Amino acid sequence: MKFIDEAKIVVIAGKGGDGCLSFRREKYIPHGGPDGGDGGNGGSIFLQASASINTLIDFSYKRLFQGQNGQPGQGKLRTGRGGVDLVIKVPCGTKVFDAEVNMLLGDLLVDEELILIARGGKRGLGNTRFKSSTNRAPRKITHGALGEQRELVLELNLLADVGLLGLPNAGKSTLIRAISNSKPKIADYPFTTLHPNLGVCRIESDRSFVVADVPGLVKGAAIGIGMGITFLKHLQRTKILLHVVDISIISIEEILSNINDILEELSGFDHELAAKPQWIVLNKIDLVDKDIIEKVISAIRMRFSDVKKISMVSAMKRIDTEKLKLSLMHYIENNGI
Ligand SMILES: Nc1nc2c(ncn2[C@@H]2O[C@H](COP(=O)(O)OP(=O)(O)OP(=O)(O)O)[C@@H](O)[C@H]2O)c(=O)[nH]1
Ligand SMILES: [Mg+2]
Repeated sequence: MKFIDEAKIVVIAGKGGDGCLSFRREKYIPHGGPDGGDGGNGGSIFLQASASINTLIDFSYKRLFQGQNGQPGQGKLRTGRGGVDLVIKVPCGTKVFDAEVNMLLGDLLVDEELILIARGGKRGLGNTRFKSSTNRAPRKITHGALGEQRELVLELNLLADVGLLGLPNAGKSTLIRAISNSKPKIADYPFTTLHPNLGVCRIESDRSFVVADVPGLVKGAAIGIGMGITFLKHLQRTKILLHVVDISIISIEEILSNINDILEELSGFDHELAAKPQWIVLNKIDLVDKDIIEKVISAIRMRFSDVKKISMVSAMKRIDTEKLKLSLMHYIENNGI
């Protein structure tokens, strides 16, 4: 399915129903008093987070959402029916902005969380309401008010505990396949992954965490090379970044410069993201000798002192992937200790 992480929509809540102008007309009661009922309130519009949706794609087809109008009041003191509220479902992790003033209205994180974004118009009052000792036959009513109208920008930032990061072909998707329930496409050409996807890594029935796989990042991504850089926002809410590095490439120098390119793109995008704890995962160890792995590790330690941990795996052969998964679970459960 196509992945869309930004959308602009217009919401118009329902109008309130008008109050009714009416007088009792019954046999044997020649001058019946006022009996016009109130209108119903207009339906409001809510946004609700839903764990079963993970893209804003639906909003590319439908952009206008209208709440139901309240019904007008009627004679015999009958109140008009209120407009039914409209609940629009969005993925967990959706931020909602008022487009006109660029103000954050809410950040829907938890499944079923609900926010009111456009209040329905207030009902109008029937003429019965205006009866008084001096005016027994009021001809006054009020009209229902218009519902609130807003233009909204929806922005999805996926919710994941662990973010995968790395050059194209490093083996990110192979790794998420090995450790989670996600089954993304894997291929030996760059930019196989075109949009972020999430996987749940389950250790036992009640212990799990979520990993986000994103497209490959390349030098110059910030100026639009490759898949660009905007997808990095989906890593902003993660607790830890796994920087997946292909260890099977020719020289140690090249490996170091590849790592450096990714770190530079990351800090060019957002300093906060670059400051997140990072583990390096040396992937494809099935293709290289043990002594090369050791040399690579010490070269990385010398050059990048900020790196918290270096793991070695073969995502394809599933060597030590289970161990990595357990370390990640432990890290998340203990808040990084
Ligand atoms: N030998 C070996 N090959 C691997 C390993 N992990 C991944 N590969 C291969 O490397 C290629 C790229 O793997 P992907 O998982 O698609 O890489 P990616 O990082 O998701 O790539 P993009 O989506 O393009 O960014 C595929 O041909 C995989 O089969 C590994 O541990 N050992
Ligand atoms: Mg991929």
